[in-house]
Amino acid sequence: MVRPVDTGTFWDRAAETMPREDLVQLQTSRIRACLQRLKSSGIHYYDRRLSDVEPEQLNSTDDLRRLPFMTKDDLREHYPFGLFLAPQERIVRIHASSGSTGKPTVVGYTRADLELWADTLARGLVAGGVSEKDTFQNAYGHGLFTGGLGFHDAASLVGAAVVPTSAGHTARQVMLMRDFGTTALGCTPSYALHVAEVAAAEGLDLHSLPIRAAFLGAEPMTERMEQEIEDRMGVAVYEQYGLSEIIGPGVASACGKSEGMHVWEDRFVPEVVDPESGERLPDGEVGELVLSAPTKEAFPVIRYRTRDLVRLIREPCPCGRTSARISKILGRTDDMLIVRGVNVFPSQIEHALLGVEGLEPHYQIVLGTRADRQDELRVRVEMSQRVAAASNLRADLEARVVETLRNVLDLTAAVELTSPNTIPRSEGKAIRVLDQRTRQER
Ligand code: DLL
Repeated sequence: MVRPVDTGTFWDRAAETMPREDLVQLQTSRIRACLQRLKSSGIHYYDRRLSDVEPEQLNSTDDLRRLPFMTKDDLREHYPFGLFLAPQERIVRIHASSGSTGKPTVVGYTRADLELWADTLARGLVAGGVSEKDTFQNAYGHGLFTGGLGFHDAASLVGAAVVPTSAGHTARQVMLMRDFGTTALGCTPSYALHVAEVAAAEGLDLHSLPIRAAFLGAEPMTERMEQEIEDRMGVAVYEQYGLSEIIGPGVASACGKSEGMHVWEDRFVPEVVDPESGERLPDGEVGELVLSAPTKEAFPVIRYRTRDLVRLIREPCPCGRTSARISKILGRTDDMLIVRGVNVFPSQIEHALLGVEGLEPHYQIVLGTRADRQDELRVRVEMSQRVAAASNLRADLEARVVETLRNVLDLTAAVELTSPNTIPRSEGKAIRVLDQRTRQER
């Protein structure tokens, strides 16, 4: 599906600026058609779940709330291919995401699905100014993870010169970035920081290179972290959101003109629900993102619970796109830590640490059990070279970190200032939380 880039602003102007009433009508008819397909698929799971559902009675996206949710457990129970609608001979790609426990979540794509995926993520790349003039260094992991091949196909479709470095070999990434004149980079935020750090260690000022944009996603990134990356790399960051179950990257993309990420709503229908009750929440309230992907062939999904906590933003965006936006991912329904009875989100800790002068943006949260069997929250964070070189500054810095965390969390954390370059660097999704509590304490 080769389509010329539209004036460097839109990849698919008609879809991206569709009047809202038309968009809602399109979503409704697509969901209806998808329900019909699911009901006649002969898959027992859908027969059972949708037995009471009459697709013709779905009159608007509001009526989605009458439909049952789908969860990761449903995918696990039908591992690996039990929920695919397309027969094996029409599947041309299989991806999987490794869960923290047990079997991975497996997703399949027909050729049309791959085209749909590349075409959707292309909108996000073009929103960040990518064109055939760009050299796109793709440092997302290439493999079962959807990041690498997803960005590969989309950047190729837009016509950029794609450099499929995959993640890792960071000194080589930096060398190629300089030698090839890379203008756009794709990777996780934590890996972007590492690339910046390795460049700096080699005396290379990224601000002096042509690189100007970074398409970062797959893990949380607070505003402060985004700013930090922009400053260190001399780039504009365009955040990307997605998950394998829905399609991979390309579910929502930042346009750089306002807060949040545009959900490509003609293909992915967002709702935000109360994670406890499952009830739909009013726009603007924080809740769990639920997504439907009715137009995929091999593995369409209706009302998938992402576990990601977001706000839905429906105010018009100055960029002209008419779709709803999601805020940054504010946490996950399953990442809230309960420490001595207090709720703690890792993102709160990141936000707090990045506001303290004298720290580097590399940290780890370690939970342990104290001798009195109470939870211990330990925050390990790197100090800057300047503080590391002047031992008289440390006590003051440590006290400031403890105080800042206490104000934000309402909890006293043990703070460990570590030397620069001691917290493990990540090439993909960073592991920020180590829960070493003894089982009965959780
Ligand atoms: O991470 C797809 C992706 C690749 C997105 C590259 C963006 C860029 P999974 O491995 O299935 O897919 O993991 C999905 O990652 O439910 C979120 O919890 C998290 N995630 C993805 N994007 C963001 C983001 C890919 N921008 C899970 N901010 C999702 C925070 C994100 N978390």
